Amino acid sequence: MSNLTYGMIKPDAVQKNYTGKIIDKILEAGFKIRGMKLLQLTKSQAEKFYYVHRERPFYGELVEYITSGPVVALALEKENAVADYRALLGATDPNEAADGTIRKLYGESKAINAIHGSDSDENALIEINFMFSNLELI
Ligand code: 3AN
Repeated sequence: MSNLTYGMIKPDAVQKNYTGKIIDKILEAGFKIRGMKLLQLTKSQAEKFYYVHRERPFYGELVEYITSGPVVALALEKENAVADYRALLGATDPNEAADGTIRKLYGESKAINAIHGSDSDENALIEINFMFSNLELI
């Protein structure tokens, strides 16, 4: 099992100045930041990042939204990182997310849900390698 996961503060949360509060929650939950940067994805980068969702009806909307403003990319380390981080995020739909989770606190809707988290160890490594070069990781 890998101890790494990929997190990404999405454009809505960055734009509303929730970045600091969200990073604080991640650190309080025991994650170590191994990489962090602010960037704006191009359409073709976003299409590659969300390639696994290409058949889903909301793929176009997803790509448009994630390229609508800057995101904060995070490479995170903790024991059981993927599962613990997804628990911290809460359900995809903020209305269904548990109290105290990041999506419950800062998400708006299923699409505009403040933050991304890898869904498996395999995808965590793919996503970290997609977003960061070796020199950007500690
Ligand atoms: P999660 O991010 O919780 O793993 P997934 O893998 O089901 O959720 O969906 C990937 C991303 O697609 C979500 N983070 C969300 O932003 C978006 N999404 C999921 N369901 C919908 C939907 N019904 N309409 C629009 N966007 C959606």
